[in-house]
Amino acid sequence: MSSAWEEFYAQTPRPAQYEENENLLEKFVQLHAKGSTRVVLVTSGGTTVPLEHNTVRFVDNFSAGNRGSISAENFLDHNYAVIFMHRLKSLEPFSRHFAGHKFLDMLELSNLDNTQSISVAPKYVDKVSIILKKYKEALKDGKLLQLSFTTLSEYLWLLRSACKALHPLGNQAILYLAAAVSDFYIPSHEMAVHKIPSSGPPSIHLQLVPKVLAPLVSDWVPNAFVISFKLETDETILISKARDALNKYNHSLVIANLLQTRKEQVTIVSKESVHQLSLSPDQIDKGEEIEESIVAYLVKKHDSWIEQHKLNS
Ligand code: PAZ
Repeated sequence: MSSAWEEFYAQTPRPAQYEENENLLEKFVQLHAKGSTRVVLVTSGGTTVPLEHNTVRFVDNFSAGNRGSISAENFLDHNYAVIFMHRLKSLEPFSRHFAGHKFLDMLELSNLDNTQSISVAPKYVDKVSIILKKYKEALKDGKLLQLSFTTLSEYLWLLRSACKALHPLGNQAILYLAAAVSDFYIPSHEMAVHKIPSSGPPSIHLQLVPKVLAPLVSDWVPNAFVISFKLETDETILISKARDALNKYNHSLVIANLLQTRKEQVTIVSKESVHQLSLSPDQIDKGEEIEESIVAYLVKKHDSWIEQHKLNS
C-alpha cells in the first residue's frame, strides 16, 4: 500500500518548470560539491491552495518571507551557498531592503549634452551601494540560486527536486524549512475545473496535506542537517508541539516561534536541549535582526553535526 505522500506525487501533475528547475539545482549543487562549499536550502514565504484548476480563488497565509530572506543573507555571510526557494513575489534576499520604497523615487534622471542617464538619488547611494556590492558578490561566486513556487503542489514538487539534488552532499547540506506550508488542500482530482459559481454557499472539502518531512529525513536527504519551523499562536502548546515534531520525524532541530513575537524571539528545540534566542528592546530599536543569531547558532551546530558523522564513520 502506498503512503499519503506517494499518493500525492502520483496524483498531482508536475509543474511547468519542473525539468528546468531540476537542471538548475543539479548544476548548482555540482558546482559547490567541487569546491567543498556547504549548501543550505532555505524555504521561504507561504504556499497557496487553489480552489479551482482555472484559479480565480485560493487560500493563502500571512507569511511575507522575512525569516527566509534575512536568513539567506546571513548564510551567505557564513560562506554557505544558498538555494533560496521562495513564494513568488514574497521578500527576497538583498531586494528586501527596499521593500516599501517607491523604486522610481530612488532614481534621478539627468540630461547632459543630450545624453540621458539615470543614477541613484544621493540620499540612497550609501544604502544601495552596500547591498548591491554584497548581492553582486553572491552572484559572481555563483553562491545564490533563487527558485520560486506559488501553490502547495509547486512547493512540494520543488522541495523533492531540491532534496534529490542535495542528496550527494550528505552532511554538508542544511535544510532550513522556514516556509509556511498549507496544512489542508484540495486534491487535484477533486478540484473544480472552472470558477466556483456564486449562486449558493459553496461546499469545499479540504484534505490533510501529507507530511513530507518523514520521507525527506529518512530517504531523500538522510545525512543532511534538517531544521524545521513550528509556528503557533498559543504559547502553552508551542514547545510540546516542537518536541512532538522532533520525535515523529527524527530530524535535527525545530525552531519554535509564536506568530505574535516571531521577529523578537525563537526557541531552538533539539532532543537534548531547549535554547532561547531573543532580541532586547535596545537591539530592536537599532533594527537588529534575530536571524543573525539564529544562523550563527545553526552554523556551529552544523559543524558539530559534521564532526559527529566523522566520528561515527
Ligand atoms: O515569513 P515570515 O517572516 O513572515 O514568517 C516566518 C514564519 C513564521 C512563517 C516561520 O518562522 C515559520 O514558523 N515557518 C513554519 C510555519 C509552520 O509552522 O508551518
